[in-house]
Amino acid sequence: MSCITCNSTTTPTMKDFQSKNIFTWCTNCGNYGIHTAIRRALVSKKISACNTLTCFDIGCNGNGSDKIGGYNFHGLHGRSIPLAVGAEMANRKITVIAFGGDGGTLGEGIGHLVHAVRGNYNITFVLHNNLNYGLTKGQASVTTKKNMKMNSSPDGTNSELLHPARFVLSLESTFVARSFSGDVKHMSKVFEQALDHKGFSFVEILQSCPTYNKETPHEWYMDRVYDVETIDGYDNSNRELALKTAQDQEERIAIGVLYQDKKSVPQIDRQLNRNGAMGTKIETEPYEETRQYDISKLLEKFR
Ligand SMILES: Cc1ncc(C[n+]2csc(CCOP(=O)(O)OP(=O)(O)O)c2C)c(N)n1
Repeated sequence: MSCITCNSTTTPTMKDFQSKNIFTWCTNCGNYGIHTAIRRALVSKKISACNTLTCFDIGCNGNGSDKIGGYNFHGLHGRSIPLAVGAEMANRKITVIAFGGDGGTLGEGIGHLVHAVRGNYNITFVLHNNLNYGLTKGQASVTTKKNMKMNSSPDGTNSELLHPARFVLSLESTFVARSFSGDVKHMSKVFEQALDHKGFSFVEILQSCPTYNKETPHEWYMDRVYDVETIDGYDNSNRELALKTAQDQEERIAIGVLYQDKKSVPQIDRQLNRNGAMGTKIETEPYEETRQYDISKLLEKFR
């Protein structure tokens, strides 16, 4: 597809998604792999940087906002999803990807996740699940394992963890996948499928955090993960099966596309009054959805 802003039809390359900014993540941080994989997936799907918006919140993962080409929005902690949803509704010609940590997404911003899944907004969401609040130096998050010793809970956490994949599967989601940050090839493949999906694509990345989570480094995941594609007859249109398969996060951890509703109807197509609308700018007549209004009189009231 040609670029919507400059009409360029050149094939996107990895370089288009690179940035001159210096990476500040720790050595061996899973974020490096995740960023490489998302770039690869975009290039492989021939999505240009000028047709891509990435939305971030505060966190180690959020510090990726100026490390990737294309348009970026770096918002408040736990709020990357509403930013992405708003942008996607306003301009559905662009590919919108949101990123968030387990802390921001399943703690502070969990309501946004729930409603974006329910509404099936057409974005890809990448959960960086490193089992802790990384940027603020290793506090327990909702995905930290019970009894795990963290900087804010030196005797171990005392709460049951929230299971991200099962939680999202329980919300009538239309796409739920899992991968792990040590396998760029696998992540890229999953991201490609997520980008193709029409609706809310939830991708959980089991992410290593070499500084604050010593319990589950890449090697730990490597010994345990297996792709659902290797399960004979695995039917990823079966939600109950996906819930069951996703359950184990300790011994044998299923990755890949756990669940997909191939008949998924994204939010915009559920809004019958807007069917056929392009939702870009005022010059998109006859599909115009937005108009310029003179609001100077309204503004006067606040002076
Ligand atoms: C509303 C709000 N709550 C808390 C904070 C403080 N804060 C900033 S980053 C962060 C931890 C981020 O953890 P996570 O979302 O898991 O991302 P990670 O750093 O692990 O990638 C916290 C608690 C904040 N900035 N805003």
